[in-house]
Amino acid sequence: MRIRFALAGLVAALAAAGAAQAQDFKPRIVRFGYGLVDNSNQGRAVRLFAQEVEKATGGKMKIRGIGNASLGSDTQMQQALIGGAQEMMVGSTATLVGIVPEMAVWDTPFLFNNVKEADAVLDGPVGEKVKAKLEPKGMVGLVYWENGFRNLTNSKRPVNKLEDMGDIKLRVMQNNVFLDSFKALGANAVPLPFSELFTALETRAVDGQENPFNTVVSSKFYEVQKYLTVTNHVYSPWIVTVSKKWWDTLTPAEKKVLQDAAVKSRDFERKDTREEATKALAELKGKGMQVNELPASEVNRMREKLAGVNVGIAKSVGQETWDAVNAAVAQARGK
Ligand code: TK8
Repeated sequence: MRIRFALAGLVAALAAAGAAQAQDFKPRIVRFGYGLVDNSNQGRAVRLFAQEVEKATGGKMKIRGIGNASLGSDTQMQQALIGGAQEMMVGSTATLVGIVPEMAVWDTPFLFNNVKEADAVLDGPVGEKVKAKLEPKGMVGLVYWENGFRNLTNSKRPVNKLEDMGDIKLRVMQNNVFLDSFKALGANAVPLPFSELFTALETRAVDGQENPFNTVVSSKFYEVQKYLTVTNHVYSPWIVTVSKKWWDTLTPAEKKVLQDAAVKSRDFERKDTREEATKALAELKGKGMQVNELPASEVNRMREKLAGVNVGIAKSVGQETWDAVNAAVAQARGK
């Protein structure tokens, strides 16, 4: 008899917990857009995120990852998030600069020397502060993912010195820091959305581009680019964002699920990206790319030529953000 009562109590308690869950999690379908192909570090991390969210909501919230820029370029998706027509996306912080000028601080050439510094600064107080600037503009930033250190590819010639870039038509992201940086280096810089890049390279509308090794592999740029120059000229973060309009309709429990899954996806994505990056160079050589390192003396010249760009970045992000980021880098470097 006692056992029966105890069991009945347990069943009632479980039912209550179930009821609370049903209330907390409404059936929802979330469109999570991204620019790269499904078989990329971006795609893999979106899938991990989807699994985590579905697990935590008992399948109530379904994340539909949509890659290949099928929902639009980074800037188009940002507008869809602001308008509430799309729930989530991941893309470059660089393409957000038109909406949140402070994001340009992450485009500072040679800001980070290694990924440890990047993680510490992006996940630290100043990274949070810059991320928070998205909210009044209609987006909620969840976490930074790693795109990676950017390197130069082109179809014209090996770049051994800055002058070799002279007549290279180089695609850059739609962002003034990148445009000014590559103009300062003497290249013929052309801003283009990533979604148009492969075709532009294939048709020789542009001769080159710059992106981390992983992307050169996943987007098959090796099919249309012969030369790769290791420059590591800037570390590029990605950022996972949510439509603020949609976010405001979620229960606290749903918000927590998304936040927790985002952190898990970040840790997974960074690890995956780093593992892939260590193998990518050999793979690209195997695919026939001719790889060279930009000599240290030329990297120094690059830094000198880009010093003027830094002054412009400090101006557009505001001295306070500029100083805070540089202080955070110095602190991370000291550790
Ligand atoms: C993908 C882009 C890409 C970026 C670029 O949507 O545009 O070159 O590096 O990763 O965000």
